[in-house]
Amino acid sequence: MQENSNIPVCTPEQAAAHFRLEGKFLDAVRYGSGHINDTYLVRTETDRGVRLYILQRVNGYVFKEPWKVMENIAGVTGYLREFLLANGGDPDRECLTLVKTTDGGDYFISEDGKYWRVFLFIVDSVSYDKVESPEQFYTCGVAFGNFQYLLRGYPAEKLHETIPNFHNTPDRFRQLTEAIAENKAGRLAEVGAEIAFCREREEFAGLFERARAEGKLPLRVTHNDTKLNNILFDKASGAPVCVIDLDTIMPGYAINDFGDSIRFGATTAAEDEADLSKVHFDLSLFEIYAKGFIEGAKGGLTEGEISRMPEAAIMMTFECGMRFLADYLNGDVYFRTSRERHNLDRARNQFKLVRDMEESLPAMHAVIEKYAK
Ligand code: ADP
Ligand code: GN1
Ligand code: MG
Repeated sequence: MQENSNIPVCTPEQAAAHFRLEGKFLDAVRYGSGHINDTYLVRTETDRGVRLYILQRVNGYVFKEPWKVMENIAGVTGYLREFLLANGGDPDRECLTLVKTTDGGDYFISEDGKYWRVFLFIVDSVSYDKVESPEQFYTCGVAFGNFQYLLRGYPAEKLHETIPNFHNTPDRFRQLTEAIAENKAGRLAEVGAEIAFCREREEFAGLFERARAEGKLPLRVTHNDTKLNNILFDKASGAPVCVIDLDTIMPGYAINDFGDSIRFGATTAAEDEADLSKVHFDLSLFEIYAKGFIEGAKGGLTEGEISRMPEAAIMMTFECGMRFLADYLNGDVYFRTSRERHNLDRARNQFKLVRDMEESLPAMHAVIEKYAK
C-alpha cells in the first residue's frame, strides 16, 4: 500500500459513518491488546440505550490483500451462524457478526487506502492476556478444539491464504536469516546469542514440513492464532463465549492451533515479561489444555497428530520467538510495540520457554499418551 501524505488520514468516526450502525455515533476509543489491527470500541445512542460495536482498521502491512481476509471472515462467520441457528445457539454472541456498510458491503476502504470493518460487540464478555485459573485454560482448550471440529466440513478451497507460509517454520527461519543479512535497524550486534540459539534448531524447524511431505500431517481448516486473548469469556459465568480474530483462518496443521495456545498460556509470565527468572513453562497447564483440546476436537485428531502435540508446543514457541527477533532486526515494523526492545524481550521470553519445554519433552509425551487413548 502506497502512503500518500496529501491524502488525509481517515478517523474512526469518519469510518464509522460508512456502516449501518444503529443510532447516533457517540465516540470511538482504542480497545483491547491485539498486536496487529487498530481496534476501537464504538458507542452509539439509540432509543433503547447505548449500543456497542467493534471497529477495526485492518493492518495493511501485515495483510497485503485485506479483501482476502474479509472474504474468509464473511464465509466462515456465515457458516458458523447457520450452524448455531440450526443448533439452538445464539449467533450474535457465539460467533462474530460483520455489520454491513451503508452500501451493503462487508468493509469500507478509506481514501487513504485502509480497510475498515465493524463487528457487533459481544456484550458482557471479556478477554484475558494471562491465564487466570487452570479451569479457564481447560475451557479455552475445549473451545479452540471445538472450533476446529465445527469447521471440519468447511470447504478449505474457499479459503484464501491471507499470509502465505504463515506457520511454515522453515520459511520463518529463512525470513530471520534475511533479516540478519539486511540488519535494517542496525541491531545485529545485540542479538548474537539469540541467533546462535535459532541456528542450533534449524533442523527441528523442518520437522512438520517433513512429516507433511511423508503424508503424516493432514492440512485442516485451522484458526492459526489461538492465543488466550482471541477468545471472549462470559463476564458472569467465566465460560468461553466466542472465538474471535479470524484474520488467519486458513488451511494449516491442527496441532499448531494447540501449540500456539500452549506458547501463550502454559507459562508463568506474560509473553513480554523481560525478567526471565519469572518465565517458566507450566506442565500442569500444558496437561489441562491438552485434555480440553483433545476433548473439544471430538475424536477429530489422528494418532499422528496427537503424538506430535508436544513438538507443536515447542514449534509454535520457537517460531514466534524467531518472528519477534526478525521484527526487532527489521525495526519493529510488524508487531505493535510500546517500549524500547519490546520485540527483543518477547523473543528472549519465547526462547526461555523453548528451553524449558525441551527439558520437559519426555514429560509432555507422557501426558499426551494418557489422553490419546
Ligand atoms: P488483533 O488482530 O489486533 O489481535 P483482535 O481481532 O484480536 O485484533 O481484537 C483485539 C481485541 O478486541 C480482542 O482481544 C478483544 O479483546 C476485542 N474484541 C475484538 N472483537 C470483539 C468483539 N466482537 N466483541 C468484543 N470484543 C472484541
Ligand atoms: C499476533 O493479532 P494478535 O495479537 O492476536 C500475531 C500472531 C502471534 C501473536 C503473538 C496476524 O496475534 O501470529 O502469535 O501476535 N498475528 C498475526 O502474540 O501475525
Ligand atoms: Mg487478537
